[in-house]
Amino acid sequence: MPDEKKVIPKKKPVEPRELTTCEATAQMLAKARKDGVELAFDRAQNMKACPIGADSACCKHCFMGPCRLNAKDPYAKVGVCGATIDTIMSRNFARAVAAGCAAHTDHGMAMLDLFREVLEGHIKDYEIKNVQKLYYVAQEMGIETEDREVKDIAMDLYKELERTYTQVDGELPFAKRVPEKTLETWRKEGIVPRGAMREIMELLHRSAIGVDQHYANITKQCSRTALADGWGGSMVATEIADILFGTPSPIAIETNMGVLKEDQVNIIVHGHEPNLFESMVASVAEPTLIQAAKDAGAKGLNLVGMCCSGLEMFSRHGTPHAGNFMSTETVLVTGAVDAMVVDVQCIKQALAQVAECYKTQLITTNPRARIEGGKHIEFHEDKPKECTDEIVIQAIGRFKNRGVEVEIPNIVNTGVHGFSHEYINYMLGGTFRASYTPLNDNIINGRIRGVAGVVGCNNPRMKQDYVHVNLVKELIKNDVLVVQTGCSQIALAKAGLTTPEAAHLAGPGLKEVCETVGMPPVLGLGACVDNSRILIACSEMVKTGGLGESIADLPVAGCAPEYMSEKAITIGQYFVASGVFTVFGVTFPIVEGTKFHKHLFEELEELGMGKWGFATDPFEIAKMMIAHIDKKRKALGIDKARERVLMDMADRRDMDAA
Ligand code: XCC
Ligand code: SF4
Repeated sequence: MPDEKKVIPKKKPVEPRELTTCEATAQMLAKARKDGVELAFDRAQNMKACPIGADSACCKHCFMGPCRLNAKDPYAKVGVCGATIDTIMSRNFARAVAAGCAAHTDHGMAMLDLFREVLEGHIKDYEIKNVQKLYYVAQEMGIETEDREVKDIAMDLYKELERTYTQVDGELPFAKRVPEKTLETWRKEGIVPRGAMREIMELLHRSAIGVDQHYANITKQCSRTALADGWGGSMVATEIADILFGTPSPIAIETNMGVLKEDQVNIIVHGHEPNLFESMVASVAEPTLIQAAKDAGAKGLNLVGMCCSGLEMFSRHGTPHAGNFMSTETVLVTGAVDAMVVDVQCIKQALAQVAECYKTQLITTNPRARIEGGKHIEFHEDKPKECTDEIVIQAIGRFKNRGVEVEIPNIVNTGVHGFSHEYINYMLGGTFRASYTPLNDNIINGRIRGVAGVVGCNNPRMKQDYVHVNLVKELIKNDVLVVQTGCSQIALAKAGLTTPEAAHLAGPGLKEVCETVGMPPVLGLGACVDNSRILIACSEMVKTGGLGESIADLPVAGCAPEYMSEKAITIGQYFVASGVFTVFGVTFPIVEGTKFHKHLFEELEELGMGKWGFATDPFEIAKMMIAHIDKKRKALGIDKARERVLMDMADRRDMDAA
C-alpha cells in the first residue's frame, strides 16, 4: 500500500477564465483539458520563468561562463571576464534587438525579392496593384516619375530600397521621411542606420565577449539597429506589400473562432508573409477546388487568418480572423480546422502536437521554418498555386475523414479595420483636402488629448487580452485616440471596440470627433511590420505643424502590454529612439536600480529621444501614458485649450439640461 503522505497532490489547474478574457479561448481550453491535451496556458503554469534569466542577470556569451550575477545585489559580483551587470544586461538586450530586427528585415527583404522578381518578369502570379502608391513612394525617394514607364520607376524604387538592407555607409533611404529635428538628434548620437545587415552585424559583434563594454555605447547600436527595422526593414515590407497587394482601407471584418464553419473546409493561415496568403485567396476561389470540396460533402472552402498575416489579409481582403497568438493552439481544439498553414514567426512548435491530437494537418510552407511532425509543402513564388492548391486538396481530404468531434464556440465579432496612415489622411481631411491638419487641430483644441499606439503580442504569463482591452478602454475614456497593430488589435476586435459604435465608450471630445467622422475610437493599422505606419503618422503630424518640431514633442505614447517576442523589444527600442514614451508590461529583462536601467528609463529622454516605462496593471499603464501626453501638451502650451474644451462641453451639457 502506498504511503499516503508521500503522494504529491497534483496542482489544481487554474480555471480557464482566470487565464483568458477571450470567451472562445476559455471554452476551448476547458475542452482541451477534458480531452487531456496540454497547451501553452498549462505549461506556463507548470514552468516557472527562470528568475535569473528574467532579470537578465546571466551571461553565456563565452565558454568561461555561463556566469550568473545576483539581481538582488547587482554590483556584488562580475562575470569571469569582469563583465558588470550593466554590460551583461545591455548585451542580452542587444541580442534581442538584433534578433527582432533580423526577423522583420528578413521578412521585408523577402517582400523586396518578390518585388524584383515580379518586375523582372520571373514571377507572373503577382503584379503591381497600387500604381498610385508606387508613384507616391518613388517621388518621396526623389525618383523621377513624369513621362516614365511604371516598370522603370518601380525598378529605380527597388534599387533605392535595396539599400535599406545592403548599404554599408550613409543614411538609409527612409531617413528622408524622418522629421528634421528628430534626424538631427540621431545624427548627433551617431545612430542614423546605414543598412540593416550592417547594423545587425555590428550589434552582434559588439555584444560578443570582450568588445563593447559600456552599456550606453551598446544602447547606441541597439537604437541604430532598431531604427533600421522601424524606418527600414518593416517600413519597406509595408510599402512593398501595399504596392503589390493594395493599400488597406477600412472594411468590416469578422473576428473570433465563430468564423469557422462546421459544414465547410476550414483552412487557417497563420504567420507573417502576405504572399503565401494572397495565393491561398486565389486557390480557394478556384472553381475546380470549390467543386472538389462540394463533392466531399462540404458547403465550400472557408479561408481564415490568424496573427499577423491574418491581419494583413483582413485589412486588404476582408478575410475573417480567428484569433491572436494565445488562441493558435486552442483554435485547433475545435476539431474544425482541416489545415493550419504556417510560414514564419510566432508559430508555437506545440501546434504540431495539438494538431495531431485533433487530426488537423499542420502544413509548413517556408524553407526557413520547418516543424518536426508538420507536413512540408514548399511555397515557391514563381509557381505559388502549386503549393496552395495542394494545401486545399489536403484540407478537403481531412474534411472527408474528420473523425473528431467538432465544437466551434459560437462567437463572432464584427469591427472596422484597415486604417492605413494614408486613409487617416482622407478620413479626417476629406478627399479634397486630405491632410493631417484636422487631426492636429483636434489635438490642439483638446478634443483629442493625444494618440496612443497599443500593440504587440499575448503572453501566457498574463491573462490573455485583459491588459490590452482594459488599457485601451481607459485611454479612449480619457480622450486618447488609440491606433493598433498586431495581436493587440485582435484583442480589441474581440472586445467589440473597433466599431464606430464603440465611440460611446470614449470621452466627450474623442466621441465627438469619432461621431463626426464615423470612425471607431480604436484604429487597426495592420500587422506588426505595419507599426511603420504609426511612425509615418507621427512624422506627418510633426510636418503638418502646431505640435512641435520632433516626434519627441508630440503628445503620443506607445505600449506593448502583453508582449512575448524579441521583435517587440526591437519595436519598443525604435519607438523610444524615434522619440516616443513606450511602456511594456509582463516583465522587463533588466534589474531596476542599475545604470543600464536608468539609461533606458530616464537618460535617453534627456538626449532628445523617448524613454522606456514598465507596469503590468492596465490602469497604471494608462495613467503613465496619459501623464506623459499631458506633460507634452503642457510643453507645447496647448494644455489650456483642453481645459477650455472640456469646460465648453460641460457648459453645453448644462445648457442642454436647462
Ligand atoms: Fe507574434 Fe505577429 Fe507578437 Fe502576435 S503580435 S505574437 S510578434 S503575431 Ni506581431
Ligand atoms: Fe562570463 Fe564574461 Fe563569458 Fe559572459 S562573457 S560568460 S560574463 S566570462
